[in-house]
Amino acid sequence: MHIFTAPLTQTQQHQPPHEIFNGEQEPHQEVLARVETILHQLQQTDFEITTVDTPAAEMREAVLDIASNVHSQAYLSYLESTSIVQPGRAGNSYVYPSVFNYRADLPAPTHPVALRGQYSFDLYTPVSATTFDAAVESANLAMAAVQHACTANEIAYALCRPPGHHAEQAKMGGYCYLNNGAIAARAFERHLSATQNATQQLRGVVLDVDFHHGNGTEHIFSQDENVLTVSIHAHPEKMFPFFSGLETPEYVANINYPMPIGTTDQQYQATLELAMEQIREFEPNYLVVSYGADTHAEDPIGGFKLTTEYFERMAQTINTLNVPTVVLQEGGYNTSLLGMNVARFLRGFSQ
Ligand code: SP5
Ligand code: ZN
Repeated sequence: MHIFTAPLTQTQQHQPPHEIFNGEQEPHQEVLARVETILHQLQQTDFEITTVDTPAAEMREAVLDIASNVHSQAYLSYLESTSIVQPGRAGNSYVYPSVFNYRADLPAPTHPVALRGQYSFDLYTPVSATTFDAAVESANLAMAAVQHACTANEIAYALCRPPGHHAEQAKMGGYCYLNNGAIAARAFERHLSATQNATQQLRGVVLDVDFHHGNGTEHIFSQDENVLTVSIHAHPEKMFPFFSGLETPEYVANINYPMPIGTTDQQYQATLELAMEQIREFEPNYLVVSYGADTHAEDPIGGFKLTTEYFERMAQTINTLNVPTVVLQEGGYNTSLLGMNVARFLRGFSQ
């Protein structure tokens, strides 16, 4: 297991003070302290840790190159433009949408207020002038992990922040801006196709074990038969992101396991074993694991009952494919337990 993390000065660039729920400002859950506690715990292990400090311009170019196979050009241009102009309110450098696009069939408008509503789907995911750079750094970590998994024959973990799995092809949401999991899958395709027999079609899996449905990843690959997306998550009837997460027959390689609130270790394990059986049948050449510790019993916005000890078993169950694998950090918001939960999960990959 090899850990990839960013310099703290990078992830510090993104610190939204609040999210808006029911018209109220609530403290934002996706905080810098998440990275600090994870790093602190991982430093107590014997995993090797690499701090990825790619020069900003080089990093933007490398990330946008792969991200252009995941996100629309218009979305990427918008996101990049937020780092240049930021007409926010005085005293609040984070901007939020006000009007969502209610007529996607008409030509897209250009007013800054319209753009915010065009390229987001919720009020949890504001943007400041430095959010883009933080999102690029986060995706860059996912790509560094893929490179390591392909060349060093070792599982790699990327301490991504902001997370990625809710980001759609052309919309931010759920604290996510760039879909790190989808970017990792495309990076795997690029690395492995350079080394493998060209006649053989590469296939990969993104397994999403965050508490919330990985709507962005599912949707981005919905018509790609070579990327199987599998997500185990809280039933969308009760939980964010609400509009997706059930079985979707028109998607060509997608499996969803919506689970009830209160799901226990035993229930989760039985479902994960089914999911792994389906993943083995797909015979992937690589695996991306989108990992959220918000499935833990004491997560402030979760609702499952998983234990810290179970995360190790979860990882052992996942780690049975013997293909290049990366683990990307998605959610997990209990900052007292998050580091322990991540360390425990990663330990399960190292035996
Ligand atoms: C990556 C990830 O885990 N994103 C999750 C985004 C979901 N955010 C929803 C937060 C809802 C919390 N508000 C509950 C209101 C109780 N006062
Ligand atoms: Zn989540």
